[in-house]
Amino acid sequence: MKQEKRSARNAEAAKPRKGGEIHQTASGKIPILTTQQGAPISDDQNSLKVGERGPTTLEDFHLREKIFHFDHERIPERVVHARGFGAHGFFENYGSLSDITAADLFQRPKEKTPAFVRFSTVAGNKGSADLARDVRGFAVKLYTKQGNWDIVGNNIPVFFIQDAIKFPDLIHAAKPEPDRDFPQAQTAHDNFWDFISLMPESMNMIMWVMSDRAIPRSFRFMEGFGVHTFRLVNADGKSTFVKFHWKPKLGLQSVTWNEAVKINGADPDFHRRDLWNAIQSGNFPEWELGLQLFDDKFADEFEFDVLDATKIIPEEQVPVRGVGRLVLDRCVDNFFAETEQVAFCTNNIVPGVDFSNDPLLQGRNFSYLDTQVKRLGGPNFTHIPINAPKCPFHHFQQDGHMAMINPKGRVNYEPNSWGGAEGGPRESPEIGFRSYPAEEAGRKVRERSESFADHYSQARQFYMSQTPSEQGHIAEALVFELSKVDKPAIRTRLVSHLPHIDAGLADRVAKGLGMRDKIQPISAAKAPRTDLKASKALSIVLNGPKSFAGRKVGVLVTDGTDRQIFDALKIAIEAEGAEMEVIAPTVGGVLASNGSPIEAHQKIGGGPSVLYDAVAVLPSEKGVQALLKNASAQDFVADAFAHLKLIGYVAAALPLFEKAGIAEGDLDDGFVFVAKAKGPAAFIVGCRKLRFWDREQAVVT
Ligand code: HDE
Repeated sequence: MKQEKRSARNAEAAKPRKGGEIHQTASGKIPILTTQQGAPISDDQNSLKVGERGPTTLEDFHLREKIFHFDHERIPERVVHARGFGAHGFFENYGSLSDITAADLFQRPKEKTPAFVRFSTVAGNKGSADLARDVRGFAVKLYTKQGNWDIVGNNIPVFFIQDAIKFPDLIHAAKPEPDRDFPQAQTAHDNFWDFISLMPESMNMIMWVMSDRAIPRSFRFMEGFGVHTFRLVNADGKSTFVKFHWKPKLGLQSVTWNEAVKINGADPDFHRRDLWNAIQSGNFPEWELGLQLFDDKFADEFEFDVLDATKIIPEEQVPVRGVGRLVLDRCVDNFFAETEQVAFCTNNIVPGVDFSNDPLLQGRNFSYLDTQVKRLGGPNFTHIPINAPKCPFHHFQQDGHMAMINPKGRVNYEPNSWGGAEGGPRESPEIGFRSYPAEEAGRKVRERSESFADHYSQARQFYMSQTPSEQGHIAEALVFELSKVDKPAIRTRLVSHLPHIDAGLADRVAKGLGMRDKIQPISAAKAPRTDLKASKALSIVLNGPKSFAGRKVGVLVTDGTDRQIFDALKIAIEAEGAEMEVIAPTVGGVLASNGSPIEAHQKIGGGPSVLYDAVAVLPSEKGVQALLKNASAQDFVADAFAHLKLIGYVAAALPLFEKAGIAEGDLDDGFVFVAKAKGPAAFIVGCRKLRFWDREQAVVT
């Protein structure tokens, strides 16, 4: 009997099937599983054995191929910016910029250029959490008709160092310490602050990374910057210096540090999920490309060196001119193929764009090409669809690992005398890329220009440009980070830079660290200036949104929640272009006051208030009783309060507030009673403020 069954199975297995054939099933056509070679597979559950309980055969090519391929699934993660998330979209040019640049994408109004953008954190590994305190990468690949142009920028317009030769040191110091391999995705450790305290040039960047810029609420609510000075060159060969800016249409927004820490636990994928959901739901994020354009005269007269990447040019001095918009409207089909394999290279520029002599940029132009060979395994990474230009391309480069696009014909060199199409592509002095013929002369030296020596003035300007709350966050971030530093000498050395930025900041940090000795300011290479004017563009709070669009409200409900209030709130939220998520005792939802079901998105605890921009607490009088015994429900309101968010409520919520430590006297402007006419409208007006900064006096977050 056993024998019979086995031979019937064998006969079935032995029947030939053509690779790529289709099963016709009740639910439609399904392709037949094959090997990489296209051979159809009969059994993907069992390896080939000698007898049911016997040894596995070496002959099992399917098993070996499957495991071999699995063993090789990973490619080296990026040395920096390993954790990232990408999306497709387009750049739309407003009007012709032919007076400034010959770059093809800027020639015609309304022209759309396909784009791919990858956002990232810098220090953490590929699996680290999204809300690490860190710079965010903002890398844009523009597939123009004259080749790919990559603007590989960050969400902070300055950098830690002035010369590329210090980059490996900076990154070694920031990454996990080499003996213990921790801390992951954090700069709050001795090595980082040891290095920084010895690098005064990093002080401007330190102000930025200790500010809320380093804990954005979403990729959609942050700016991007090209950082370096570049050149735009027009058809007559005239060069204009330029700095690139990306301004988010939805305004700037960040989270608080206490919130960031909790988001990392509640949803380590907070940023990537946000971008994915926004695009999938048709709310395409958008940025305006802005140019700061200036000439040699301005560069010569400006207080700082425009080649020094630790400095900005304030927008008040050179306004940002909007020239087009970037829209992200399509998620990737495959994360690995697109987001992981995309290879940004600062050296990918097109006719009409050129480099400046910024020593950081010059070093990057070597690094990016080099790193792609390591990561993607050979020189043919441009053959991968995400990296291939979308315009025609012709060259004589050939062969190498995984060559996918291979020329036909006999001629693979130039010059040749074959003539016509057979002779292959030829250079074009008219159309081809020409470097701007800048005059260069000088001694060959390893020296830092004197014009790079002012390390504190712009750090001070940044600090002075923040609102009092934002200044407080910088001080608290420094105290938090330095409190994780074991060696007191490192803490002291870092604090000794701060008096050059602001005496009040220095005192506040010293006090926060419990330092008893008077701060001795470190000697500055150049005395900081105190005459730089505050720049409004540097504050997040002063550049917030005008509406609550694109944000999310978490609504806590129980059985018996008032249906009318719930519906009115939902209509008001959606009319604003925001989204509502329902949090209930179970994911099965609740039955509202009129017995109708309300579907839940999250169970209490799975949807803490840190995941929302504002909350509403709408329990019934009976339903709130169970919440009073639920720690997560208490955290929901306590955190929303501590994170200065708008809280909509009904009377039945008050006992829960009290249990969470919020007395009736604490109900400030950020609380909106929604169970009245115009309650939902007042809720939305409050939501637009995002945070109730005055409450910060009452709570330490
Ligand atoms: Fe990068 N950087 N970087 N960087 N960088 C990389 O290239 C490097 C710098 C930035 O989403 C690497 O493909 C050097 C500044 C972004 O794939 C590597 C220096 C700015 C991304 C590299 C800098 C950036 C990278 C690692 C000092 C803002 C992610 C993987 C001279 C203007 C791109 C890779 C993506 C990635 C080198 C400094 C932005 C190793 C040597 C300044 C957004 O080549």
